[in-house]
Amino acid sequence: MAPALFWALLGLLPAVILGQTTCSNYGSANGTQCACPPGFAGSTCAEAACGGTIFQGLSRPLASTTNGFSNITTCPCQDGWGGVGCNTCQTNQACQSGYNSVFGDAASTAAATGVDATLQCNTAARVYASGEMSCQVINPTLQALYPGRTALNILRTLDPSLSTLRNISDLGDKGSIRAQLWYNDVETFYCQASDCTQTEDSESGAVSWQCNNLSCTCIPGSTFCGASPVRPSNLLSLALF
Ligand SMILES: *[C@@H]1O[C@H](CO)[C@@H](O)[C@H](O)[C@H]1NC(C)=O
Ligand SMILES: *[C@@H]1O[C@H](CO)[C@@H](O)[C@H](O)[C@H]1NC(C)=O
Ligand SMILES: *[C@@H]1O[C@H](CO)[C@@H](O)[C@H](O)[C@H]1NC(C)=O
Ligand SMILES: CC(=O)N[C@H]1CO[C@H](CO)[C@@H](O)[C@@H]1O
Repeated sequence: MAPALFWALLGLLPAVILGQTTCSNYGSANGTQCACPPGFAGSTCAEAACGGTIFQGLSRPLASTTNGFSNITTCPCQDGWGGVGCNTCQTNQACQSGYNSVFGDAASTAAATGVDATLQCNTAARVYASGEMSCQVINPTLQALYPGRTALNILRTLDPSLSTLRNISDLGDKGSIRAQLWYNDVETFYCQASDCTQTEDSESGAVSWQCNNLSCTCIPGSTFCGASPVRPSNLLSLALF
């Protein structure tokens, strides 16, 4: 047997033995498919969504790949959506029209039942059901080693059963956080924390989250996970920092 074929077959073995799909980004099995966190789709949640809205779930368009990785550089956000991967709403109108385009006019159906189904984009720090954030990571030590764009997406979930996304995406457990780190528009690792509590300072409105049990998964071959070797002198300055 040709060595290459041998190794290829060996690589298939774990999948055959398990006989199930392993979902990336801490997505979970949903029948024979994966339920993915917002912003991810594809058969194993390893592919980044490209544009669209969070209400489209697994039906969102997918980013194209560079060097085998989903790269969202050329993914424009729809009006009213922003952040890395376009998962954060910026206007009430964006939430409502995104929802309506998937589920029909919620307001008129709800009017008949006397329920107010008006969606609002929550831009406050406090999470009610589940909320997405996106920020640039600006740190001199990091920039010295990796001068490109580093960004972090954070999903905080207090009670997934209260979210309009509950049957669309896997939001994680009650009181959990999921986060992904992106470098130059390619995901490089993802983390989750559980056992979280949210506290709000009633006077300042500041919100803090306290969690236990942080775990992270590095995406093999991505920038921070084996792709570009870091020079020993740089490593030393990182250790001293
Ligand atoms: C799970 O699968 C069902 C049936 O295909 C689908 O309707 C539902 O949206 C999925 N849930 C999630 C969270 O992906
Ligand atoms: C993503 O694509 C852009 C445009 O092609 C490229 O400049 C960038 O380096 C890519 N990101 C990575 C991590 O390869
Ligand atoms: C921490 O995570 C592990 C693995 O996911 C889980 O088995 C354990 O129950 C968690 N512990 C707490 C305190 O949440
Ligand atoms: C149709 C459907 O899948 N409904 C589910 C939506 O999510 C709630 C709460 O997680 C479930 O109880 C429903 O069965």
